[in-house]
Amino acid sequence: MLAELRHAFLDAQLAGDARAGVAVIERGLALGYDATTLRRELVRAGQETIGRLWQENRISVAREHMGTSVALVALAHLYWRAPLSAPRHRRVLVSCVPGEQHAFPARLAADTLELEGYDVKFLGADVPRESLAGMVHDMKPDLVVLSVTLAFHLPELERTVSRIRELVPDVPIAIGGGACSDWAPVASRLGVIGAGRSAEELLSMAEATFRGEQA
Ligand code: B12
Repeated sequence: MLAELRHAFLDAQLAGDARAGVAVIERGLALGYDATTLRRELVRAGQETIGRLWQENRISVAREHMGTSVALVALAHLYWRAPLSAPRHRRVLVSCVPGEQHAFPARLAADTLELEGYDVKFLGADVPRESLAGMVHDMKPDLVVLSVTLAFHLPELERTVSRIRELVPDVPIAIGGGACSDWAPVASRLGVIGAGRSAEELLSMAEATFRGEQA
């Protein structure tokens, strides 16, 4: 059944039909799938397929944009339809690094944390370094999550981590996204609490960071 829903969601993306995409999400919920499963198995999977079709030149960049916009509407719909876990009283600031336009993966990661009860503040794409570091300084989040999709932005990730540390030396920072197949060397060089490629890994990092602490 999930496979059938996945196909229907992808068809909606390829047709640019956001209402049909939302209807597929509603069908999934009615069938008893939870929001986390639908986000991962329909929206994330659909977006991955759209990306691959674009990479393989089987769809145009215009159709990729159209499909991405359907995925964004579906994510927003799931955001409202999903029950929230009990609040953890931990604030997490999620942002793309300067120059990084791929906000969709960061939004997926942010929503995963929010559904699990974290108080998430999402800054989105391409946030200027000084402004981002200034927000960390002013807001004093319990965790900063920096999202990077293009390897090209890794030097800027490094500069951003340094600048945040100058202003707020002890704030835990997690880094991740599609920019690296193996994040481990980058994570150990930057001395961050963790790094990875998936929202599930991010959730484990957050849980490990706060485990044992009183909220
Ligand atoms: C949609 C898209 C865009 C959209 C983004 C819109 C948006 N609002 O995000 C737009 C049109 C802006 C765009 C622009 C570009 N893009 Co683009 N884009 C994509 C596409 C099709 C999908 C990206 C996506 O959403 N993937 C799906 C998500 C769900 O993937 P995911 O990484 O698994 O998501 C998880 C992780 O990222 C993780 N995560 C996120 N943040 C964090 C943080 C932490 C700490 C952790 C642990 C985890 C984590 O959580 C997510 C959920 O599990 C991909 C193709 C693809 N196959 O991915 C290309 C792709 C990423 N883009 C690419 C390119 C080249 C570009 C451009 C340079 C194109 C151009 N010539 O202008 C520009 C660069 C813009 C910039 N400066 O950043 C290339 C990158 C190649 C490379 N390997 O470097 C790709 C792979 C396509 C390709 N092969 O050509 N793109």
